[in-house]
Amino acid sequence: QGLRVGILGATGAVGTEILAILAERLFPVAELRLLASPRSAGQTLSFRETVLPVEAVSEQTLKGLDLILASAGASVSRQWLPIALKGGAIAIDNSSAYRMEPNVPLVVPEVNPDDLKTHQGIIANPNCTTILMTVALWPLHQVRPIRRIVVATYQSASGAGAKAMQELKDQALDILKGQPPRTEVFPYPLAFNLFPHNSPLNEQGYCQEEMKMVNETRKIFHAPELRLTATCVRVPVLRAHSEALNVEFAEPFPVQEARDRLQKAPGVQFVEDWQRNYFPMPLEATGKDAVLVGRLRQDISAPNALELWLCGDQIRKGAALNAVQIAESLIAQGLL
Ligand code: A2P
Ligand code: 11C
Repeated sequence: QGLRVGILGATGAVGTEILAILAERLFPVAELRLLASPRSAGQTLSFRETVLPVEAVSEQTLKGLDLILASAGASVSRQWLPIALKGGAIAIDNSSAYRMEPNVPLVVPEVNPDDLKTHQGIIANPNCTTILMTVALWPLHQVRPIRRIVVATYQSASGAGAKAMQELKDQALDILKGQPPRTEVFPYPLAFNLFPHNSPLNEQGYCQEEMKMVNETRKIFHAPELRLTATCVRVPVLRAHSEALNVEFAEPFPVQEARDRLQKAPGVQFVEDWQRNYFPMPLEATGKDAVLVGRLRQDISAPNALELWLCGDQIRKGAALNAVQIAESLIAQGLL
């Protein structure tokens, strides 16, 4: 008993993590199909005690699935998810392809699980920076509405995929050996460096990643008027993103009350030791399910604003775990 599940992009950074999380959380899998590009056909991956073949995605390999978890990029999702739906599957898509379509729920299970009720076959998993931020801010927004968010991100190499993570390691070695760092995935060297996020810029000077944070947060919070401005930066960290948040509310939010809310919030681990100057760090967030939040303080420049800092594993809660939690919520709500 269980579901026939496919992973599209099974060989990638997020796909392999989905595989591990399905096993770890004892997700009810009756059959598992590992799909990727024809380049990977013939490779094998392990699920629980079984070794499974990786197959090239095709109409044939997409037929008869109950659920497909896609993480192979937006163009691959656009090409193949409609075919998977015709073959009978419900799709949870980690790419940006369908996120802003009005009939596609964009879901963080700690925030808006009820949005799943209206799904029409495709459910979108938000961008990693959006997921981490909304998990931390929703418990505050629920008691005192947020008026404006100013966020700066410190994003790891993993957001650009498995090849980018390898590139960061190779560059570090190159530099330590006194050689010029190789760049293939990233436009500039990332090791011992950082640069504004490498996504296309709009006419207002915002990159795509920054606009994803704006538009996706408004959709998830059902707050089309929410004001949000972001600066997204790629930093030489392997797989956890960090964010510095300035959050302005409609009224003052006492720090102790906000701390209490965050300490009880689902999906949040509150990490603060002011004596030791110990707060969330990407290395400590790595491999964890929870978003680490801390360094909560009153903004000394604005009476209605708080400052806080968070770190979260980009591949887990930022992508694979959130997608699996969406599937679990669909099952719990009798929607799958
Ligand atoms: P492959 O390994 O065969 O290229 P990452 O985000 O870590 O870069 O991983 C991207 C994932 O998307 C990989 O599993 C990759 O498979 C898959 N992928 C990329 N292009 C295609 C494609 N055209 N069709 C199917 N899967 C693809
Ligand atoms: C990054 N957040 O860290 C991006 C990667 O829309 O899912 C994921 C892009 C997306 O570069």
